[in-house]
Amino acid sequence: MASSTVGSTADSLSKLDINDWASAAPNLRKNLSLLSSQQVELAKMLLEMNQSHLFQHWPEPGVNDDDKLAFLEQVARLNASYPGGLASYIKTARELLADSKAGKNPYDGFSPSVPSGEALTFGDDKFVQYEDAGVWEARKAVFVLVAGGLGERLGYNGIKVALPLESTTGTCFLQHYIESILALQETSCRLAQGEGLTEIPLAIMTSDDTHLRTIKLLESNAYFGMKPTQIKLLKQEKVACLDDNDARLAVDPHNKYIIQTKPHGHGDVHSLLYSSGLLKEWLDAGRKWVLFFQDTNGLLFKAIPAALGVSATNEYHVNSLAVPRKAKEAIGGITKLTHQDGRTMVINVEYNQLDPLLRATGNPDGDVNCETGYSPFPGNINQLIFEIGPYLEELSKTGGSIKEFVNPKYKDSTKTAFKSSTRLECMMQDYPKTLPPSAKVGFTVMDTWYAYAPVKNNPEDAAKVPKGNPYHSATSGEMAIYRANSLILRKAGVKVADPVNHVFNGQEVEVFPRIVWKPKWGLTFSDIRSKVKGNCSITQRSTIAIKGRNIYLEDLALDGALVLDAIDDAEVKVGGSVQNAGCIIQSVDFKDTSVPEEVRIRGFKIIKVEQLEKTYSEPGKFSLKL
Ligand code: UGB
Repeated sequence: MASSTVGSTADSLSKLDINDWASAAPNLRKNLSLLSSQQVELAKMLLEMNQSHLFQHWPEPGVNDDDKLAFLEQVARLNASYPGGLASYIKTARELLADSKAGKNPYDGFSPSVPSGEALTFGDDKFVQYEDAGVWEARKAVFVLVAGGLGERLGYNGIKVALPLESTTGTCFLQHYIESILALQETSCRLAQGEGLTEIPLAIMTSDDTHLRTIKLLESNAYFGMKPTQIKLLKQEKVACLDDNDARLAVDPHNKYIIQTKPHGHGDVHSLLYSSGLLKEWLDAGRKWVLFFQDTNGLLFKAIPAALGVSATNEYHVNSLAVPRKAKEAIGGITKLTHQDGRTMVINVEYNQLDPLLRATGNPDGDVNCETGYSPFPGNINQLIFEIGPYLEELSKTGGSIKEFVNPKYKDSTKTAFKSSTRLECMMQDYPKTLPPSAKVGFTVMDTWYAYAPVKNNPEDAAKVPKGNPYHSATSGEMAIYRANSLILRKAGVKVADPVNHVFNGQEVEVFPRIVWKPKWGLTFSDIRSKVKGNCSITQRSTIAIKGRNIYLEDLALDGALVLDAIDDAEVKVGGSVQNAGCIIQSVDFKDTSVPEEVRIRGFKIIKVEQLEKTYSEPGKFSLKL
């Protein structure tokens, strides 16, 4: 075995002319006999790309040989997972780093203006029509959750999809997403009976940081009710980190035989869907829409049916969901860009680029609010709906590669050194950048209260958010669920008490009654409206959790805590008056490490003092008078 390796190495070395290339790395040269011919090729490529520092510390053969081989195995993986290989990665990195150092504007020649899109108002007639259209289309949809992010801003140690989206029931994001998709599936497939499509697939993009823990979460919860075959995991590979403007690869500070890597960004989702063959499989199976969504937005599925209805009605190839944006908020702005040569596109301009772009194009104040109190540019919430046919056609041309960018944090104004290593990144919302002008690219603006409440910021950073801008924390994410559900029930005719203000983890939030329901109870506004009747009222200190599909509230007066559950075949009418001690909200300090992390990052816990629970596990019609 050893002799054949040495033999093959010797063969390739004779072709490569060792003196030409290995002289730059004497320590590598001494070790060449350890390497296979393929590894020698990789080492040569690294030297050609000015990466000799990677071998500088290599000791004599016989010392740390396993580490040297493991290093080249990692190089092989990095090389194979990037289109064009590592050499191409390093070359692109040098170009982008040079542009960054020169302060080059990626939007040179373009002027920004405010685009017009479809604006929706929750619950009005148009909204309800779009919801109906969306539910009808949903059976032809597939969902793609991008969940490979490290969640650096949040600083949570677990995976974000395992976080509870609210602590009244403790439902985690992934469970809520899966149950929402199943509810859509149930209703949509029932409406279009006999058409053949019976399942809505879910693909989840993971990374090394999240992959195993995502599998574990699914397996230990029986896939939250979805068939395991319905879910596909696609793991994105990380890319090499870069130490300087010459794109020298960064090594791990604790182990020089490992190249430091970081996620390449959510833009990887396009190449993965393409290269895995999933997109083609979906199209061949008669599916029409792919819906991309992020890891922690507990409101999203309230907006999905109507947004899908907009896509279907307007025949959009690309539909980006957006919300009114506060100036300087860390969400991109949907912008119309017009080039001097006449080209135009409607695209997300990322939050760190919008301000410089505006300043460079005759708007000296940059990213500021207009008279409405919001930025004139709608905020991208990175929930995208694509029509699969044109999408696959485009990816067949590009292979799914997305325009990259680099964002180094420089040590000083000379821009010669970085505070820490950087890497190339790409974003999924940049997909339309390569589309022809004939592509139908639109967007849908929805009110934030029912469409967007991500959990992205840690308590300390959230507390520093400028007044009036959203916190995007675990605290605000949970309170947004209660607020949205309260406002929706109000719109459906329930008297829901006003909120009180509280400060948790340094963030002032409105605390509405804790109203939660399973997606199958209230998938659309019409659904919800049909399930509340008569004079219902809920006081501010109340909690209600509705877990059954066919539970109807009629003349219910709630002042306390009530949990209602029923199997799908049980239809239960609930009315009367409930008064009990209920559940109380107790403050928790995020620095108190005796409290579990997922609790302390929201700054409060819910204590169940007294609650009424009613469960119906037999089929039939029931009337419950409390
Ligand atoms: N993600 C991956 O799956 N892989 C990766 O490599 C990186 C991320 P962030 P970001 O809605 O508030 C985006 O980090 O990128 C997943 C938009 O660019 O939470 O700072 C990750 O798991 C921005 O325009 O967000 O900002 C998560 O699910 C704006 O819309 C998702 O990608 C902003 O989101 C987003 O990652 C926002």
